[in-house]
Amino acid sequence: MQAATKSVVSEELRARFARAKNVVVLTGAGVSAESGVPTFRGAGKTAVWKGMPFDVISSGAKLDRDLPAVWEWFNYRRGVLRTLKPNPAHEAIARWQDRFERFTLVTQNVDGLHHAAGSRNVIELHGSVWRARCLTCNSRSDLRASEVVAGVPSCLDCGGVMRPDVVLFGEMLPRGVFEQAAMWAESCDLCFVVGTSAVVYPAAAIPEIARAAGAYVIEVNPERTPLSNICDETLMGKAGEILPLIECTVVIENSKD
Ligand code: BV8
Ligand code: ZN
Repeated sequence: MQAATKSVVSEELRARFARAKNVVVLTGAGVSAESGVPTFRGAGKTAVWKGMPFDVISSGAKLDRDLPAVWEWFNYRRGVLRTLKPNPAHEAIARWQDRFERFTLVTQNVDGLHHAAGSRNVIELHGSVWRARCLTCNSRSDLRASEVVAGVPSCLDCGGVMRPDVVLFGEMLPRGVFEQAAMWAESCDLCFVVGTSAVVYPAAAIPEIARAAGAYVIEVNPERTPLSNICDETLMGKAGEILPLIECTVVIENSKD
């Protein structure tokens, strides 16, 4: 194990991980890939739903035109996600939250798997498939509990029409969410970018902010991305294999001290 570990995890990263005080992790769909959640992009393909590229069915414009169609897409995804579990990448990240003085997990994912793995105070830039939001009174409801599997849910408070509590393409992020993530990125000394194609903004700006503030930026992805050039290291591989490897490398290191 030690030999394999050394080839993936550099001395520099081991030392930095061992002494870091403020760590930020940004995740994308790739961190959930080993749980069986299909990614949107990567390996040269783009997710499609009933003939529509996902950034069409997952857009504010589509929701304005055809809310039932958007609900059909999200009801389908909740059905798939309900059977899936966190993988070793989610579990490693959940352990890391107690390793450092300050730890911030920022996710683009809407699948809820970080929470399921035990991560707390997750900054969900794009919301969650497990919540619905009322278009009239803005109240939220938790869809995990309800067996709503089809149609458009009605608000329990006012009877109004509800929408997925997810940020769709062309929609603004919830007020303050990006700013909170950016604030921690500006003061972190280590920033991990895990499983994202880094094409969606403003999320992809988080590692750029960390880098500009002097953080050591590590990308974990089987492929290079537009962010790779600004990262100090790109660990090419699966998050579910690499993240636990980083952790156990440092444990070996510390045990020698
Ligand atoms: C905004 C929720 C201000 C929905 C998502 C024109 C008009 C309007 C807006 C724009 C425009 N042009 C550009 C924009 C801005 C737009 C944007 O960035 N577009 C991109 C595509 C060019 N952004 C927005 O619209 C944002 N809002 O800007 O507001 C505004 C408002 C109006 C007008 C202008 C500006 C809102 C963006 C949020 C969209 N909602 N999700 C849903 O889920 O259905 S984003 C969606 O993409 C997902 O959340 C996903 O997380 C996110 C990013 O994708 P990734 O997470 O990176 O996943 P992806 O599949 O792409 O990549 C997976 C990676 O994992 C790959 O690299 C792969 O190699 C790797 N991988 C695979 N296996 C593994 C792995 N890595 C590790 N381990 C493995 N095992
Ligand atoms: Zn309501």
